[in-house]
Amino acid sequence: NNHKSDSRGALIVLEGLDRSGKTLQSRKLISYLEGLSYSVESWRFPDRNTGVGQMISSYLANKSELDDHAIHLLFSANRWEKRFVSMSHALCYVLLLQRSLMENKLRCGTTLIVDRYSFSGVAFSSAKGLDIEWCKAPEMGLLAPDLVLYLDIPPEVICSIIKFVVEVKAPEMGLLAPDLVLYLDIPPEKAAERGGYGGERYEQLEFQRKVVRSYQILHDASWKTIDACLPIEDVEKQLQEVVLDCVTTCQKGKPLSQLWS
Ligand code: FDM
Repeated sequence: NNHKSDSRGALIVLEGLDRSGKTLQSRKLISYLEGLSYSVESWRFPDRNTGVGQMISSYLANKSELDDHAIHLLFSANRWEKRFVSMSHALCYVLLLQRSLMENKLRCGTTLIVDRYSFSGVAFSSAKGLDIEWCKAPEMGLLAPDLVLYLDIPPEVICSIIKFVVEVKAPEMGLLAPDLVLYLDIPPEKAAERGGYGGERYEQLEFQRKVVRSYQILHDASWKTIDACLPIEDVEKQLQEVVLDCVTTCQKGKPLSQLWS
């Protein structure tokens, strides 16, 4: 039935200062959902494995210098990169260009736990003094192709693709809005006391205080704030509860939406 075909995975984002525990809690959420037999994948931004990701990584490690606007756009490009996947198989190529990799995963029923997303992009760059609306702009916009046909497959397969494409509702325009943003709240002073702090460019107390103020501006009713100073197990429990609720709502067919549209 109709209802069932709209069933999908949830797009869940973890945000917070450096050392707020996002990465650890992402891992725990993945094993929790896997334990309940959900299909789930761990994503993170920046994704340092791509060409753009390597430029970002070198910038963060203070090995290269870039204009604040330029690095902001690279972080954004690193999210847009996820729209395209080169696949040797022509069928996958056509299908994945029609929908972004992210949308494809969600519609196939996989829940994505994403460690940082566009909110980090805006919070960190605007903490440097860049205009907040300018920071948001590259995260929306770009029109997806309605159809790209790579004609290297048998005609029968093309026919089934065209049928499939016609069934797809609205083409995706900007980046997808998360179904849930989990904000791991920690005072910058407390985060600084945690181990391993200070290695990368942004890991400085005064700057992290500004990032907190930027996050406060971005925060809306759809965000869930969790006290990241609680013991790890308590944070874990609270996250499990809201995440399970969100995953269930998405399974029932909550529609996907665009970020800041
Ligand atoms: N960061 C992260 C940004 O400045 N913009 C972005 O768009 C993203 C995703 O990069 F200090 C910052 C936040 C953090 C640094 O993050 C690297 P990880 O989570 O330590 O890899």
